[in-house]
Amino acid sequence: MKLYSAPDPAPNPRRVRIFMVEKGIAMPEVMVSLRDREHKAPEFRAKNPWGQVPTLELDDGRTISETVAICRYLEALHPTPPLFGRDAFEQAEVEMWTRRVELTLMTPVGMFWRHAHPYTAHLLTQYKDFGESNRDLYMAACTLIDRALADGRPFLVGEAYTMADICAQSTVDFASFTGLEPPESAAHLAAWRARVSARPSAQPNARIADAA
Ligand SMILES: N[C@@H](CCC(=O)N[C@@H](CS)C(=O)NCC(=O)O)C(=O)O
Repeated sequence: MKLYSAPDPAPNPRRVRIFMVEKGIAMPEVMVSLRDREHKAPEFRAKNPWGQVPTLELDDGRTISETVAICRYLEALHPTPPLFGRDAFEQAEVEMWTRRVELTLMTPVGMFWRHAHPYTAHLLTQYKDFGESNRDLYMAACTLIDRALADGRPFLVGEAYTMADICAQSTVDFASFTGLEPPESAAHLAAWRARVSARPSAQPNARIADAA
């Protein structure tokens, strides 16, 4: 297998990278240049018509895209350590938190990045007011997560570090890159962020080719 990917700060390839390092899965990582628009070339669109990374290519040539789908496939092949929950309730909680994070935390960051950031201005017609309006949505989602963590749980679903944490940590780190910071009052979120950021899988030099 090989992973078509992109280096930091691209948050979605990073989610798969963190997941694989946590699992100790190693495979070649083929870096696709987003700046050179390699992800929109016909050869890459043949692997993922949406023209996005990450995309996992199996040894028989079949491909899987969408970060969570890739990670679920890898979880089925490598169940230990479990990152999608250890029992029925925890699995549902991982799903709930992953959806909350993708829909209410990642979406405003993505919209801010596309519509308010100078780096992406050449890629689309930006609606700056709309882009800026996502700051408040991001802050509101951070505050809700902060409140959930206020009960002392170390990770989003409780005692276990899971895919939900991976989704949230890659989002807050990418948000910082774009200029969005969580509210200063979100002390529980800050403590959680320090905790997940200390893991070897979160380090900038974490490589899936070295992970086995
Ligand atoms: N929903 C997709 C999103 C993938 C995505 O947006 N990837 C970014 C890199 S972080 C990308 O390829 N952007 C280029 C584009 O969308 O044209 C996933 O979860 O994998």
